[in-house]
Amino acid sequence: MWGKRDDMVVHQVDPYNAEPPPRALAGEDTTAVDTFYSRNHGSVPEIDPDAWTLRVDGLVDRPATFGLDDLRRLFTEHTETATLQCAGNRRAGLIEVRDIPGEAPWGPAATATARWAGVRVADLLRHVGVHHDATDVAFTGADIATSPATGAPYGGSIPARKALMPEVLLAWSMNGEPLPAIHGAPVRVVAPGYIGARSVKWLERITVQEEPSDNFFQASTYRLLPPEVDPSSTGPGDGVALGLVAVNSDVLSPDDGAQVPAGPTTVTGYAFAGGDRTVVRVDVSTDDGQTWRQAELAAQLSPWAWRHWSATVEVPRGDVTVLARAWDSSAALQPERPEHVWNPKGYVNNSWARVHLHGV
Ligand code: MTE
Ligand code: MO
Repeated sequence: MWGKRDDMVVHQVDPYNAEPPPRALAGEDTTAVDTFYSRNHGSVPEIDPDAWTLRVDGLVDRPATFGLDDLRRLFTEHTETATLQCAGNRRAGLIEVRDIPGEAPWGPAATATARWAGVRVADLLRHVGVHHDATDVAFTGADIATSPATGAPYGGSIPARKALMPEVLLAWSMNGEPLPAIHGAPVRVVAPGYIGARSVKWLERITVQEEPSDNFFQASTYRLLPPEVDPSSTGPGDGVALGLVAVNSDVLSPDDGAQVPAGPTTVTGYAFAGGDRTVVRVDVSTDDGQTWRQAELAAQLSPWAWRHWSATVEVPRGDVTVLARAWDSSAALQPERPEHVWNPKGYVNNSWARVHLHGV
């Protein structure tokens, strides 16, 4: 379905929501398009690329409408390797603590990395002239949300100062291929360092404004609520809007619960810092966190990408738990347990990675 590999873990068929098995991400700096997770709140809209237009308005000197040809003619193409991470990544670990009704049990693969190419949002904004009082840049897609059914297009915003940074793209290509329909063709936003929700697909409108977007997916959801709150009783503006991704990591191989030969076993995973931070260290432990060893980190592909890591651990006969935890360049460390980060909508589970192995 949607050109994805056959072994995707499908959380929902329409809207299509799916992630690959964790081992499919292991060791690959960039993720194949057929393996890249897909997160949708409505059906994929049908868009004729020749008829497609992007409206840019709000607090700008010269509101304008662009077609694809205009974007290609007026602006230079740039490529950026960037990781997207859904705020619901690793929610399954929170659901084990306490049920989260109505939210899918995403595993650790609602994150992936691609080489995105397109034009800089900053170049477009400079072309139309942004007013000095602008604080936020709102994006609106062509899809109508059905899950939940807001009856309105999907949207969200990022701070204007972020939108003016060179890494924020309007992407039309992914790993050198034309952007597939399921990932937002003809043009999507890629806002590196921010939760995936802000990288709006099927982009149709950019509005420069003096407040964050009032779209449901910015104002009412993708917000961090205190644990005691009933999310059905909340309204726009409650809780904290999620933006910058927090440092996170997980194990990608071996599979959780795998049987492995007793002796040395190589454990691999990813770590992602978010914001404009980078991953500086990953530690692993096989004695419940009493002692830690440093994992080997793969090269930093780009300031906006995850880093894969690997460590060889000694697996005894019988059960062992492997823990992993990442540190970022602000010296922030992942919190220990999912209990410590549990929240009513099940976002940002960045607790230590934990896999159980059985040595035979
Ligand atoms: N953009 C639109 N128009 N509609 C959506 O439902 N989902 C968002 C974001 N952009 C979404 C969207 C969320 S929550 C995430 S995590 C990313 O897209 C996922 O991008 P992907 O499906 O390309 O992996
Ligand atoms: Mo997401």
